[in-house]
Amino acid sequence: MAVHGGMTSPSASAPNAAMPSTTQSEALFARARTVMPGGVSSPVRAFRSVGGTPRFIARAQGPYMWDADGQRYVDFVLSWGPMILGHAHPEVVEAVQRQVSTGMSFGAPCALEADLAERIIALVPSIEMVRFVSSGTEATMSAVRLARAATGRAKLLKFEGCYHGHGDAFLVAAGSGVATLGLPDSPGVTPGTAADTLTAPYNDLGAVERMFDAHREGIAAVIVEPVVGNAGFIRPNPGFLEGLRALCTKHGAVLIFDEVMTGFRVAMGGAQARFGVMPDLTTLGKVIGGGMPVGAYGGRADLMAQVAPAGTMYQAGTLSGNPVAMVAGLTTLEILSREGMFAKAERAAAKLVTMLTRWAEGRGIPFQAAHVGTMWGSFFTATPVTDYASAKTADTARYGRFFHQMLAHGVYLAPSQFEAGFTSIAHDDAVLGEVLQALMRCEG
Ligand code: KE4
Repeated sequence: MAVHGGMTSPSASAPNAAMPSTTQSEALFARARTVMPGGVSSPVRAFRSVGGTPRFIARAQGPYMWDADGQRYVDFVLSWGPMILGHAHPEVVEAVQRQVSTGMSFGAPCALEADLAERIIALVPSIEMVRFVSSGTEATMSAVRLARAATGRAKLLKFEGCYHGHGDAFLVAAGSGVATLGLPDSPGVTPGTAADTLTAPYNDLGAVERMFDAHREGIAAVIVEPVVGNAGFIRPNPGFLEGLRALCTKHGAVLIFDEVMTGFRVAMGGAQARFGVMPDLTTLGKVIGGGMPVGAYGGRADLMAQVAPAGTMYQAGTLSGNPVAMVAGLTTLEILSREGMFAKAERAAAKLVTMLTRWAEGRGIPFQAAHVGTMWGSFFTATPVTDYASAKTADTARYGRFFHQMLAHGVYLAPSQFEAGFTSIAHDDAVLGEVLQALMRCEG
């Protein structure tokens, strides 16, 4: 069924599978829509591209979430990445509870900020200094402002289908919810702002080179998802990231790896550690907050030294470095750094991709799935997916049907073909066995 801009009736979009009750979620959704635009706090949660009623989640533990109707799901969204330890990890909960009882927010420096900064600097190879903010969007907005301040240039180059948060400069050919909703980019972004954002196809170094040649006044920064998670899951071609590094060095542009999603997901040191390519600035979020609102940008000390009050590039935030969020991130990274932890979550992603691939092969369904570390994705297309244009050859209607079949059998996937999936240390073989059972009941 075509999903229009308006609401779709839950039953109309639901597949033939016996649908568990969604009575409470439907009632909550109807209520939420009267007080919040679309009934959600972030568009992709509204199930617009897959149809049906978004599940209102009541609680979560380990690999599972339970909705308001009591249905249990194996969760592969994991809050869009942060919950790499699984939900409500007892050590994280205990650390947060302890910190909350000694103060939730000071608006003043505290040791925990330096603790987390030192941990990030130790783990992410190119980061020499870091600034905390409260979301990935704040991190990417700040990193681009810093690049423009440092170079005195205006232009930003991003890639079609990549998403870097909802900052005006990024809502040009953006991915994630913008792609999911099929928006022609966002009203409210001024022509002047959009004019300073250049775009190129992902994995197309020739297009990037032509952009540099065409903009002699200079490009301030190239920002890239080193592994794309917002146009669906797209890996960099061999040499692509290295080529971006060389072009930015040649033209004096700042290379920004937006690792809000890939950080501590594709490897403990992020994509830059996995692929051995060092950006000038890195943006982080999600995992470093352990489920609490944290973003960060960091990189070369000579660039970060330009950030106020050390320098004159202004950026600020009431809850930046919030002690409760810091301790959630610190505890998460400490546990994830323990021997074998990251490998556990990575093995789960590898096994899931194999299960999905075999399922599709067994049914002759045009399909592909892949993972890098603990981040994974799939497309209902046989066309090799290397950029946004090829990602859009995917059969999104078939994805929607598959999504609902899996949901009906207790598996919660991303409610959009243009998103990535995630695993956690809690997705052990017994949980994957449950997923396989669900998969065997899906006709696809
Ligand atoms: P936030 O402002 O949502 O914390 O981070 C923005 C952001 C920046 N960079 C990358 C690579 C990102 O993936 C994101 C946010 N990711 C989306 C999921 N595709 C968040 C989910 C949502 O928008 O509801």
